[in-house]
Amino acid sequence: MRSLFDPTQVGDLQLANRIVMAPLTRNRAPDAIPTPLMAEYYTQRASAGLLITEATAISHQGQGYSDVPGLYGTEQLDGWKRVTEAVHDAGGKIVVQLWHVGRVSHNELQPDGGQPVAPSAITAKTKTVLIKNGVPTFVDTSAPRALDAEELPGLVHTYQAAARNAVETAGFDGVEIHAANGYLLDQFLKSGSNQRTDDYGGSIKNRARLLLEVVRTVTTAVGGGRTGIRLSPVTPANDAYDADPQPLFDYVIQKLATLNLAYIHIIEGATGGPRELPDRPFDYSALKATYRTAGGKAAWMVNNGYDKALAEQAVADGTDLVAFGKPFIANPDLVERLRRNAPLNKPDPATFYGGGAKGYTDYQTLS
Ligand code: 8OZ
Repeated sequence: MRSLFDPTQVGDLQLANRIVMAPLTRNRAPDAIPTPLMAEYYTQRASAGLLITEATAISHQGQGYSDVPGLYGTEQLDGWKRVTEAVHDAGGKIVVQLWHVGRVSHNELQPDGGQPVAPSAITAKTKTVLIKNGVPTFVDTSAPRALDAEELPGLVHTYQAAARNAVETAGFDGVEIHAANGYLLDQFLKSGSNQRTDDYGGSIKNRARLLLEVVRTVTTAVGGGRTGIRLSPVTPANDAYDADPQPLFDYVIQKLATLNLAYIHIIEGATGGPRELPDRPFDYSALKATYRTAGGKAAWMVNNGYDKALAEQAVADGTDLVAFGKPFIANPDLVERLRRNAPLNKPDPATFYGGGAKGYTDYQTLS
């Protein structure tokens, strides 16, 4: 029988098991530069089949929180290079999550204090994190301006450059396109945030256009076998809302099926919260079936609230990979603990965002 602990081939990557460390924002990269402490943190978790980094801004404009890492300058790429080398030395595989926050940002975090950008000039009803004197504080996101159609080719190119730099310069095994959780690509997809009247708004086809352009350009840069994508069909995170998500994601998944990706990563339900949302029903098995029927061969990765039993069941039922988030914060040796049915350390939410080694690299492994 298929098990969580099987080695598996995912696109170009040979993984030691089906257990993935989900992307987790930790706000420990001042000036967007990855630190030696971050190298230690990821290396501690290198027994995961695959590590997905915390969301990493492709440009200064794509940044929406204090002290999150970037991919847009030499120092940042050098910092990541030290992370990927340490992870590879420990036998791990690591991809970087390519992030543009769109409207989930604050003027203080934007180039020259400017407005965040979005498909439409609609403020997200959500918060972002500013760290002042080392203290994280949640503040309302700023009012965005609508992106001009002429700006979109440059934006797509920025994704491509970030992907290429990530693999060629920073040494990542691949990239994950962050198209979930109410950030830029999800804002374009969903009717609640996209009220454009040009080729990038209105119909499902138009709302999916930017996402598909980004996926195509990234696969051209680094190869589909090194490209994954994360989607969250119904999460309410960051004020994400679509009036009719099933046909929207059916369309997206059919298009993705033709692009030979390494993996499709689906957040089921509310990110970090309930897996079922009574007011936002969604059929994930239908989505997967649509993908396979359309010829999609990528590994199917699921996430959100999985424990060992649920994960083993999913894998037995044909899921290829399971991403664990909070359990990996508190358990660097999560793979070994799951294998042995050992108890898990509990994560401390007070140290999730910002700070240093405490609540980051000091969680104990099994002796
Ligand atoms: C938590 C805090 C800040 C950002 C996401 C990148 O939800 C995030 C994020 C999560 O995808």
